[in-house]
Amino acid sequence: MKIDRIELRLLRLPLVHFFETSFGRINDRPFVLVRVEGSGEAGYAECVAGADPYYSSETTQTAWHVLGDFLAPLVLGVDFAHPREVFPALNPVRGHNMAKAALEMAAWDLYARGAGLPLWKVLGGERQTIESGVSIGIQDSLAQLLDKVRTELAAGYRRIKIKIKPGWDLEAVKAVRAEFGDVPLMVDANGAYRLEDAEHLAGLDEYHLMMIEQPLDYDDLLDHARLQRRLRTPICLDESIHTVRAAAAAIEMQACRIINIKPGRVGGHRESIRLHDLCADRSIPVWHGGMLESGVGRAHNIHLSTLQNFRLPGDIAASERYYAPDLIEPGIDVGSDGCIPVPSGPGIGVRIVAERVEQATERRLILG
Ligand code: OSB
Ligand code: MG
Repeated sequence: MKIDRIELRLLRLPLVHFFETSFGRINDRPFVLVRVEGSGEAGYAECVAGADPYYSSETTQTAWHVLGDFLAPLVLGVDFAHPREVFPALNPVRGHNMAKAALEMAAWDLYARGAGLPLWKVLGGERQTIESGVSIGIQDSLAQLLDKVRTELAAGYRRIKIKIKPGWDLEAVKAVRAEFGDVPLMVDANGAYRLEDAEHLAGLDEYHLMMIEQPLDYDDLLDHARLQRRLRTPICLDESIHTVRAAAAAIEMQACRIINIKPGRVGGHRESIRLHDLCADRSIPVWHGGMLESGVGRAHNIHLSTLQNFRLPGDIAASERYYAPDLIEPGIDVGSDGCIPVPSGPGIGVRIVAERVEQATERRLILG
């Protein structure tokens, strides 16, 4: 597989509903769409870096710079026997996992299309449908939160995650439990707490949550280990796990009992598979996170979620919750059983609507 041309596009799509986390509210989402070409085929992926360096230090602008000036030259014209060779080729660049992942994942799509295989087969997946959960942002009122939860449960989603922050935590969880009983429920703090909040967070224990995601700082492991010793609720790490090595350390020091895998955070499919395998080996369940992807990234996430140790519903919901219209047609749908069928065509197996991509494009760059 040789990549002889790379196209970068900076797109912006309006969100169907605003999305609010502990670091703020967004109404639309810019992202970089990567198209790689070689041997008469094209592969696609999107970069999950956002407008602001709040979830991670990367932004769409840093990704654009690093992709164009440093990563593209490392792969253009190189003959790769398999897309698992792409991430190691990017090794001279430190960090910038989201930029790396976009390029690497587009290469997997290209390879799978060339082989005439659905991506999940190339990745080593095993299932035909994946379980879907939703991530519900911070709302303006508890009444609005309950409305949202009601809608998502009625749609069939298999797990509800609510975003929390100091001032929007115990009351929100209590209200959801009071209204909906024993539904599969978890919370995500995106690093909004400190170890000094341990006693306050232990107040969540009585609500029997599936887990609390990333309660402490984005790069912390040690305080999470200290916090986990004081909580019955399992800690799941998101932001803190940016390499397989960080995951090995986190597991060894018992900083978490569950890990969320986002390929953008760890550098793509190859590193996600390594992380998945490590967790399987250490009996740590994993689930697939979400980054408000368009249908392109969403399709990649679905294929990756077919690996055997993705044992909990992921943050991979229907396209219509995010963008209307999406970049793909048809969009990703969730059945009334809360599951998403895995696309069966070659590569990511979704049809990208060229006019929609064109319409949403703010900048374009061709390399090679
Ligand atoms: O922490 O999981 C997160 C979205 C953007 C950045 C970080 C996160 C999220 C989500 C949304 O929770 C998941 C989704 O529905 O795509
Ligand atoms: Mg998270």
